[in-house]
Amino acid sequence: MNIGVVSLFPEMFRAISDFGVIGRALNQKIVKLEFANPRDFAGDRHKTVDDKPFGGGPGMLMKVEPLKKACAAIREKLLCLSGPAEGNAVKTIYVSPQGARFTQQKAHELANCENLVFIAGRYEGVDERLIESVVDEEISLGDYVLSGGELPVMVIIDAIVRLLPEVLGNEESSLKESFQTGLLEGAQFTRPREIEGSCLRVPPVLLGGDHEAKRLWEIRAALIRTYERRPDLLAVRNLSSEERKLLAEYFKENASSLDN
Ligand code: 9WO
Repeated sequence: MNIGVVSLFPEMFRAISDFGVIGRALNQKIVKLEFANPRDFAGDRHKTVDDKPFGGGPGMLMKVEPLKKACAAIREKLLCLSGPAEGNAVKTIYVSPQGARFTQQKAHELANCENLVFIAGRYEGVDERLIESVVDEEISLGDYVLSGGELPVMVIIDAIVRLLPEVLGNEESSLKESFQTGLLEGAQFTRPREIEGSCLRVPPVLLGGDHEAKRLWEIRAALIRTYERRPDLLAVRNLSSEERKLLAEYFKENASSLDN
């Protein structure tokens, strides 16, 4: 996969490129990360990339021409990297609070793209004509405002790259993910078995050899946590008969304590 980023602050992306899963994927050339800085495409000797909004209002907007040129340059770079076999598809994404909400499903969808370009805005946003002319999708992480699009772009890249099939340790974890999608992860434990003078113990079933009991315990833990913290997720998910049974057991066990 080839990922291009249009940003005034490409150095910020060292936060993902130099560490962990993405760092490794880059070293192994599973992913290539390229940058274009609109500042390098500014037309004047002051390298101006911002301007006052028509209609007034506070702050500045990113000028359209340097952004468009940076997008075109990064697009060509990615097409060069991917070669003729992959076709010439490049999806261009702008991140802003006005976008469609990012989800795990969207991460899976984007993980299937060979070439992606992300535009990280600054100031109070971009000239709308950039979105009309080069942006395919506008994505939001949530209803809050940041000082720039770089951090959300890094979040989205992280969510996508960890899903790529060649990325280490994906065979088992994507299997697990596919059968419990739509539920929160239940409680998890590692060694030691007891801490604080045996006051805090790992649930005994997880220490035993009964794999079926452990499997059911994990599904149950996920269901209970989802019911307690995110009932909205349960409402839109079709529970399997096994899941319904486990949740019904939990309701029955807690019926008396719910009464009073
Ligand atoms: C700043 C601002 C200041 C005064 C009045 C209105 C204003 N709007 C903005 C603004 O939206 N700035 C954005 C900063 C412009 C695009 C890049 N920036 C951004 C992206 N902030 N937050 C995001 C973002 C992206 C995805 N998901 C959540 C937030």
